Amino acid sequence: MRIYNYLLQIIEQKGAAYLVLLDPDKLTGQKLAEFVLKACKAGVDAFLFGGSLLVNGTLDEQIKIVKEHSSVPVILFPGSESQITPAADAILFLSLISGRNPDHLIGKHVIAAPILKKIGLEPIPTGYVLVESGKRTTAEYMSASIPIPRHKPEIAAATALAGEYLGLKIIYLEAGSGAEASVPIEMVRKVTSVCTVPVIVGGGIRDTKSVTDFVNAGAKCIVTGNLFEDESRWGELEDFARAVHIKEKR
Ligand code: 1GP
Repeated sequence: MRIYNYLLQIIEQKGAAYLVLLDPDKLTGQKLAEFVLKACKAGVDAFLFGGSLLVNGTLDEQIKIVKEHSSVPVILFPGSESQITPAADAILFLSLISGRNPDHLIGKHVIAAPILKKIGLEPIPTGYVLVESGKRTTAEYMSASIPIPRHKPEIAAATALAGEYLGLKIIYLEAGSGAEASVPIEMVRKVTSVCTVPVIVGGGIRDTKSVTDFVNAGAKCIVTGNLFEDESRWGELEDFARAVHIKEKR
Protein backbone atom coordinates (compact mmCIF):
# COMPACT_ATOMS: atom_id res chain seq x y z
CA MET A 1 0.00 0.00 0.00
CA ARG A 2 2.90 2.33 -0.74
CA ILE A 3 0.99 4.84 -2.88
CA TYR A 4 -2.20 4.71 -0.78
CA ASN A 5 -0.09 5.50 2.29
CA TYR A 6 1.61 8.29 0.36
CA LEU A 7 -1.82 9.84 -0.30
CA LEU A 8 -2.77 9.51 3.39
CA GLN A 9 0.48 11.20 4.33
CA ILE A 10 -0.14 14.11 1.93
CA ILE A 11 -3.68 14.48 3.33
CA GLU A 12 -2.27 14.53 6.85
CA GLN A 13 0.43 17.08 5.99
CA LYS A 14 -1.39 19.38 3.57
CA GLY A 15 -5.06 18.88 4.47
CA ALA A 16 -5.92 17.42 1.05
CA ALA A 17 -4.16 16.06 -2.04
CA TYR A 18 -4.25 17.57 -5.52
CA LEU A 19 -4.48 15.02 -8.34
CA VAL A 20 -4.33 16.01 -11.99
CA LEU A 21 -5.90 13.70 -14.55
CA LEU A 22 -3.98 13.36 -17.80
CA ASP A 23 -5.78 12.08 -20.84
CA PRO A 24 -3.10 10.47 -23.00
CA ASP A 25 -5.17 11.14 -26.11
CA LYS A 26 -5.11 14.90 -25.50
CA LEU A 27 -1.74 15.98 -24.03
CA THR A 28 1.26 14.38 -25.74
CA GLY A 29 5.01 14.65 -26.39
CA GLN A 30 6.83 17.86 -25.56
CA LYS A 31 3.61 19.58 -24.45
CA LEU A 32 3.02 16.85 -21.90
CA ALA A 33 6.59 17.18 -20.61
CA GLU A 34 6.19 20.96 -20.24
CA PHE A 35 2.88 20.56 -18.45
CA VAL A 36 4.22 17.96 -16.03
CA LEU A 37 7.19 20.17 -15.08
CA LYS A 38 4.87 23.11 -14.46
CA ALA A 39 2.35 21.02 -12.51
CA CYS A 40 5.01 19.58 -10.20
CA LYS A 41 6.47 23.02 -9.55
CA ALA A 42 2.97 24.22 -8.68
CA GLY A 43 2.55 21.43 -6.09
CA VAL A 44 0.51 18.67 -7.77
CA ASP A 45 0.70 15.54 -5.56
CA ALA A 46 0.06 12.81 -8.15
CA PHE A 47 -1.04 12.28 -11.74
CA LEU A 48 -4.00 10.15 -12.69
CA PHE A 49 -3.76 8.53 -16.08
CA GLY A 50 -6.49 7.04 -18.22
CA GLY A 51 -9.96 7.68 -19.56
CA SER A 52 -13.26 6.02 -20.30
CA LEU A 53 -12.28 5.75 -23.94
CA LEU A 54 -8.70 5.95 -25.22
CA VAL A 55 -8.13 5.72 -28.93
CA ASN A 56 -4.43 6.45 -29.49
CA GLY A 57 -3.02 3.61 -27.38
CA THR A 58 0.15 5.44 -26.32
CA LEU A 59 -0.33 5.14 -22.57
CA ASP A 60 3.10 3.60 -21.82
CA GLU A 61 4.94 6.23 -23.82
CA GLN A 62 3.03 9.03 -22.10
CA ILE A 63 3.67 7.62 -18.62
CA LYS A 64 7.36 7.38 -19.48
CA ILE A 65 7.37 11.08 -20.35
CA VAL A 66 5.65 11.92 -17.04
CA LYS A 67 8.14 9.81 -15.07
CA GLU A 68 11.11 11.41 -16.82
CA HIS A 69 9.91 14.86 -15.81
CA SER A 70 8.57 14.33 -12.31
CA SER A 71 8.96 12.30 -9.16
CA VAL A 72 5.29 12.30 -8.05
CA PRO A 73 3.36 9.03 -8.44
CA VAL A 74 1.43 8.06 -11.54
CA ILE A 75 -1.84 6.32 -10.67
CA LEU A 76 -3.91 4.59 -13.33
CA PHE A 77 -7.54 5.64 -13.55
CA PRO A 78 -8.59 2.97 -16.02
CA GLY A 79 -11.57 2.92 -18.31
CA SER A 80 -10.93 -0.78 -18.95
CA GLU A 81 -8.50 -3.60 -18.20
CA SER A 82 -6.65 -2.82 -21.43
CA GLN A 83 -5.24 0.29 -19.72
CA ILE A 84 -3.32 -1.74 -17.10
CA THR A 85 0.42 -1.19 -17.39
CA PRO A 86 3.42 -1.79 -15.10
CA ALA A 87 4.72 1.63 -16.16
CA ALA A 88 2.47 3.21 -13.48
CA ASP A 89 2.94 3.17 -9.68
CA ALA A 90 -0.58 2.13 -8.66
CA ILE A 91 -4.10 1.75 -10.01
CA LEU A 92 -7.45 2.94 -8.72
CA PHE A 93 -9.17 -0.44 -8.50
CA LEU A 94 -12.57 1.04 -9.25
CA SER A 95 -15.84 -0.57 -8.33
CA LEU A 96 -18.73 1.43 -9.77
CA ILE A 97 -20.87 1.22 -6.65
CA SER A 98 -23.41 3.82 -7.80
CA GLY A 99 -24.36 1.54 -10.70
CA ARG A 100 -25.89 -1.89 -10.93
CA ASN A 101 -23.82 -3.15 -13.82
CA PRO A 102 -22.19 -6.38 -12.54
CA ASP A 103 -19.32 -6.02 -14.99
CA HIS A 104 -18.22 -2.76 -13.37
CA LEU A 105 -18.96 -3.98 -9.84
CA ILE A 106 -16.91 -7.21 -9.97
CA GLY A 107 -16.64 -8.65 -13.52
CA LYS A 108 -13.76 -6.50 -14.81
CA HIS A 109 -11.98 -6.95 -11.48
CA VAL A 110 -11.84 -10.71 -11.86
CA ILE A 111 -10.07 -10.20 -15.19
CA ALA A 112 -7.75 -7.51 -13.83
CA ALA A 113 -6.75 -9.03 -10.45
CA PRO A 114 -4.41 -11.77 -11.72
CA ILE A 115 -2.76 -9.29 -14.11
CA LEU A 116 -2.11 -6.83 -11.25
CA LYS A 117 -0.70 -9.65 -9.12
CA LYS A 118 1.58 -10.74 -11.93
CA ILE A 119 2.99 -7.31 -12.70
CA GLY A 120 3.07 -6.24 -9.03
CA LEU A 121 0.95 -3.11 -9.48
CA GLU A 122 -0.59 -1.71 -6.30
CA PRO A 123 -4.41 -1.71 -6.39
CA ILE A 124 -6.14 1.05 -4.42
CA PRO A 125 -9.66 -0.28 -3.70
CA THR A 126 -11.90 2.61 -4.76
CA GLY A 127 -15.67 3.06 -4.55
CA TYR A 128 -16.53 4.96 -7.71
CA VAL A 129 -19.73 6.98 -7.37
CA LEU A 130 -21.09 8.66 -10.49
CA VAL A 131 -23.23 11.71 -9.83
CA GLU A 132 -25.72 13.27 -12.28
CA SER A 133 -24.13 16.38 -13.75
CA GLY A 134 -26.28 17.89 -16.49
CA LYS A 135 -25.70 16.29 -19.84
CA ARG A 136 -24.73 12.61 -20.12
CA THR A 137 -20.99 12.04 -19.55
CA THR A 138 -18.67 9.54 -21.27
CA ALA A 139 -18.22 7.62 -17.98
CA GLU A 140 -21.98 7.25 -17.64
CA TYR A 141 -22.48 6.14 -21.22
CA MET A 142 -19.50 3.77 -21.34
CA SER A 143 -20.38 2.10 -18.03
CA ALA A 144 -24.08 1.77 -18.92
CA SER A 145 -25.02 2.87 -15.42
CA ILE A 146 -27.39 5.44 -13.98
CA PRO A 147 -25.70 8.15 -11.90
CA ILE A 148 -27.04 9.19 -8.50
CA PRO A 149 -29.53 12.10 -8.84
CA ARG A 150 -27.85 15.38 -7.79
CA HIS A 151 -30.63 16.27 -5.36
CA LYS A 152 -30.27 12.97 -3.44
CA PRO A 153 -27.23 13.38 -1.15
CA GLU A 154 -28.59 10.74 1.19
CA ILE A 155 -28.36 8.10 -1.57
CA ALA A 156 -24.74 9.11 -2.21
CA ALA A 157 -23.97 8.91 1.51
CA ALA A 158 -25.57 5.46 1.89
CA THR A 159 -23.74 4.24 -1.22
CA ALA A 160 -20.37 5.54 -0.02
CA LEU A 161 -20.88 4.08 3.45
CA ALA A 162 -21.78 0.70 1.97
CA GLY A 163 -18.57 0.90 -0.06
CA GLU A 164 -16.55 1.65 3.06
CA TYR A 165 -18.21 -1.23 4.93
CA LEU A 166 -17.29 -3.52 2.04
CA GLY A 167 -13.66 -2.58 2.67
CA LEU A 168 -13.06 0.02 -0.04
CA LYS A 169 -10.25 2.37 0.94
CA ILE A 170 -11.27 5.53 -0.85
CA ILE A 171 -14.51 6.94 -2.28
CA TYR A 172 -14.47 8.85 -5.58
CA LEU A 173 -17.41 11.24 -6.03
CA GLU A 174 -17.40 11.80 -9.78
CA ALA A 175 -19.46 14.20 -11.88
CA GLY A 176 -17.64 12.93 -15.01
CA SER A 177 -14.91 14.48 -17.08
CA GLY A 178 -16.04 17.76 -18.59
CA ALA A 179 -19.23 17.72 -16.54
CA GLU A 180 -21.50 20.72 -16.92
CA ALA A 181 -21.98 20.85 -13.15
CA SER A 182 -19.58 19.46 -10.55
CA VAL A 183 -20.73 17.36 -7.57
CA PRO A 184 -23.15 19.38 -5.37
CA ILE A 185 -21.45 20.69 -2.23
CA GLU A 186 -24.31 19.36 -0.07
CA MET A 187 -23.60 15.86 -1.35
CA VAL A 188 -19.89 16.16 -0.55
CA ARG A 189 -20.76 17.35 2.97
CA LYS A 190 -23.19 14.48 3.53
CA VAL A 191 -20.80 11.81 2.22
CA THR A 192 -17.79 13.06 4.20
CA SER A 193 -19.93 13.25 7.34
CA VAL A 194 -20.53 9.48 7.27
CA CYS A 195 -17.31 8.12 5.72
CA THR A 196 -14.01 7.71 7.55
CA VAL A 197 -12.04 6.85 4.40
CA PRO A 198 -10.83 9.74 2.20
CA VAL A 199 -13.27 11.16 -0.33
CA ILE A 200 -12.07 12.25 -3.78
CA VAL A 201 -14.13 14.86 -5.66
CA GLY A 202 -13.75 15.37 -9.41
CA GLY A 203 -15.48 16.26 -12.64
CA GLY A 204 -16.27 19.72 -13.99
CA ILE A 205 -14.16 21.66 -11.45
CA ARG A 206 -13.14 24.91 -13.14
CA ASP A 207 -12.42 27.44 -10.38
CA THR A 208 -10.52 27.66 -7.11
CA LYS A 209 -13.61 28.79 -5.19
CA SER A 210 -15.21 25.37 -5.83
CA VAL A 211 -11.98 23.68 -4.71
CA THR A 212 -12.00 25.63 -1.44
CA ASP A 213 -15.67 24.78 -0.91
CA PHE A 214 -15.08 21.06 -1.52
CA VAL A 215 -12.08 20.89 0.79
CA ASN A 216 -13.97 22.79 3.50
CA ALA A 217 -16.82 20.31 3.03
CA GLY A 218 -14.40 17.48 3.86
CA ALA A 219 -13.03 16.33 0.47
CA LYS A 220 -9.53 14.89 0.87
CA CYS A 221 -8.49 14.68 -2.78
CA ILE A 222 -9.41 17.03 -5.61
CA VAL A 223 -9.12 16.01 -9.27
CA THR A 224 -8.98 18.34 -12.24
CA GLY A 225 -8.50 17.16 -15.81
CA ASN A 226 -10.01 19.02 -18.75
CA LEU A 227 -9.24 22.45 -17.38
CA PHE A 228 -5.51 22.30 -18.09
CA GLU A 229 -5.86 20.88 -21.56
CA ASP A 230 -6.20 24.59 -22.32
CA GLU A 231 -2.63 25.90 -22.17
CA SER A 232 -3.77 29.45 -21.46
CA ARG A 233 -4.86 28.25 -18.00
CA TRP A 234 -1.57 26.59 -16.96
CA GLY A 235 -0.69 29.72 -14.98
CA GLU A 236 -3.53 28.87 -12.57
CA LEU A 237 -2.07 25.51 -11.50
CA GLU A 238 -0.45 27.01 -8.45
CA ASP A 239 -3.70 28.71 -7.36
CA PHE A 240 -5.49 25.35 -7.58
CA ALA A 241 -2.77 23.58 -5.59
CA ARG A 242 -2.88 26.32 -2.95
CA ALA A 243 -6.67 26.03 -2.68
CA VAL A 244 -6.40 22.26 -2.17
CA HIS A 245 -3.59 22.38 0.39
CA ILE A 246 -5.52 24.11 3.16
CA LYS A 247 -3.04 23.15 5.87
CA GLU A 248 -0.05 24.52 4.02
CA LYS A 249 0.97 28.13 4.51
CA ARG A 250 2.86 29.45 1.48
C1 1GP B 1 -12.80 12.94 -14.43
O1 1GP B 1 -12.87 13.78 -12.24
C2 1GP B 1 -12.12 13.75 -13.41
O2 1GP B 1 -12.82 11.62 -14.09
C3 1GP B 1 -11.75 15.11 -13.93
O3 1GP B 1 -12.84 15.77 -14.53
O4 1GP B 1 -11.86 16.61 -16.65
O5 1GP B 1 -13.96 17.62 -15.73
O6 1GP B 1 -11.77 18.03 -14.61
P1 1GP B 1 -12.59 17.10 -15.43
